[in-house]
Amino acid sequence: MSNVQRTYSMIKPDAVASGQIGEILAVLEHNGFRIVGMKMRQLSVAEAEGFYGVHRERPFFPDLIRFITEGPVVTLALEREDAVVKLREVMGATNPANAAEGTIRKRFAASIERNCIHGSDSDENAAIELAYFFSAVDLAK
Ligand code: 3AN
Repeated sequence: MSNVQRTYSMIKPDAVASGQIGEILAVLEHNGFRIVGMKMRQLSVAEAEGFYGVHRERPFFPDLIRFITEGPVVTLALEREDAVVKLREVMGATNPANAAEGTIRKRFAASIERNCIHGSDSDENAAIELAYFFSAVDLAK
């Protein structure tokens, strides 16, 4: 049975600043993701804290908020078969040092903190994160 679904992704400020938006979008499209929503925006601290709320108690939280607000990000709504799991595969491990060859983080990320791309980690979080950044009217049919 087909499981076409949508997930949330975000090209982080490190990759935007280093001119890698196009290459990362190309990898996503080559891997069968359809871009159904896309917007570049500068997150406020409040927006970033809301988005990363689950990490509030983690020691790296202040650095994470500083990083994700240091410059613009590209918010993405992506669609394909098994989108949540497939995006995590294409992204690679959180720490690029552990990411498999050919993954986006292996190719474009510098460190566990500056790791170039976000992808929702579950179906439930994909729905929450898509709704956080996109209205239904902004998304392609
Ligand atoms: P992922 O982005 O692979 O889902 P999460 O959800 O565990 O990873 O972490 C969210 C973000 O927090 C990561 N993308 C990374 O930027 C940052 N992060 C996670 N773990 C660490 C860590 N140990 N040190 C610094 N930053 C971290």
